[in-house]
Amino acid sequence: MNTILIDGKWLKAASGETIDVIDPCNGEAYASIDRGAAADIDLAVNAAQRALDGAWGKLTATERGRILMRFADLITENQGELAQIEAKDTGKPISTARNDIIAAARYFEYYGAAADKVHGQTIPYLEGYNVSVVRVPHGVTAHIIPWNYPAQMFGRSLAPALAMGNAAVLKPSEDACMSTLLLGKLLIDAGLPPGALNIVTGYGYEAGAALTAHPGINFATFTGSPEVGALVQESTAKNHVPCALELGGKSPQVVFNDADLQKAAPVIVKAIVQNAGQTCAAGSRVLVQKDIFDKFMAIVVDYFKETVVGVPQMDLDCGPIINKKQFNRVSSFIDEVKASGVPVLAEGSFAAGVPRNGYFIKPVLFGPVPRDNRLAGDEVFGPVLAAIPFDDEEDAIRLANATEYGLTAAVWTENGSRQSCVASRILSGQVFINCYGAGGGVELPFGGFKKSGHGREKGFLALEEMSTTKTIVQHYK
Ligand code: TXE
Repeated sequence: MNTILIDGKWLKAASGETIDVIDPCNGEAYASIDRGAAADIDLAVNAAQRALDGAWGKLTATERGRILMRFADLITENQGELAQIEAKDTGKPISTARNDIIAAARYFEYYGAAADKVHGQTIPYLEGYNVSVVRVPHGVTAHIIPWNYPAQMFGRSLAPALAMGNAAVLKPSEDACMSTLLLGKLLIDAGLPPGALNIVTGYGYEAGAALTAHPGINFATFTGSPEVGALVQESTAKNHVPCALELGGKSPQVVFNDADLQKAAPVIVKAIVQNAGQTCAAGSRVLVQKDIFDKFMAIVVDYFKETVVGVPQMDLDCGPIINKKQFNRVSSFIDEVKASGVPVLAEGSFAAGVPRNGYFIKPVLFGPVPRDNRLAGDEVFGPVLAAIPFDDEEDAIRLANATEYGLTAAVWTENGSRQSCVASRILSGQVFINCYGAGGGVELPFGGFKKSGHGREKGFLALEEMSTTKTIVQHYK
């Protein structure tokens, strides 16, 4: 099966080389993808530009929206197959994969319906002049997405871009891109003109780097590590191309002594265990007021101990880590924290029959974690929760803001003024109060402060991100 989509046709890489696709549940190759690189990226960017100059660029916003909504229906009709593919590729529980596919469809439904509802402005100006400010697409947009939520990221990144009339080149992750391929096919079936979406599979350092450095792109959006985010920003800056970056977090769950502890505990455990902690908005720190630390952690421990890890079809709390590199990274992080003497409060377990050669890791709850321990500030990107006590409101805010990240946060308290005060002072792109959504639904703008990145996805703000403005000044007398 060819995996590179350019100008509506599925091609092999120009080099003819391929990359093995590994099942994270057993470490074995079960498929292969084409190893696209600079030559394929060049073809893809040129095809996108032709689409803008041709059929795609001539569609009205309403027509673009209809294609996206038809695509949402096709995703829904094929959700069973897509969920199986997603679960196999990432190792996540099958019901989580199903939810991810429903979320992917929702992105296209939402932005398809929004496509013709983006209005411009008129500006009062000098006598005899009409001034309008219209929203126009950037042009060719580059999309680099990761492996943790491949189908959802496909929707999050592409749906607003296509709704605004950009033509896209997508570089999915070499670690999980099988659902992307079926989604690409279904989008063409929905009537997307050739070249409006091009997909180049391949390694980040080859295809990804070639895409962000290509002089033919007009905007880039990237979700992944802070290190690669910096490379993306550097290479787009060389061509003065704007970019949006979503780079992860160390999101705090702040629990005050007046919180509904029974309500908070299961939400907090799910926020770190789901997707095996491989979520940019995972709630990876639980900050607990000192006088209830032991009482609250006892409830959290009970839920945490019940978490079970297994293969997708067992449909348990989480599956394996995505690949060997990440498995080694997360395992050695855990070993290092244990060796530093931080107490383990609880661990999850493996289901019977979990393959020994898979990349499975038991969820771990550490606490109390000293504030100068690496676990208090660094992203693990695995099922590892750090519990840290705080004194009072001021201390809680200081601690919540004491990392390089600022993506999401939660505040658990029944005190209304404290809810507002803490929410306003936490440096974070989203703050949840007495709930946690790990990014929330498509309607909610999402994106980071500080090292979590810049630019906003989701909600109507994504339509602004995926477009620019043109001011038109007409002299009529
Ligand atoms: O990420 P990479 P990795 C974080 C998380 C994780 C760490 C490493 O902390 O532990 O990153 O994961 C493409 N030019 N997140 O190594 O390498 C790559 O092909 C252009 C957070 O998997 O950043 C893939 O498509 N592109 C995160 C994407 O970048 C390049 C999700 C992400 O890969 C490239 C994943 C280059 N030079 C990891 N090098 C989140 N925020 O949700 C790689 N890529």
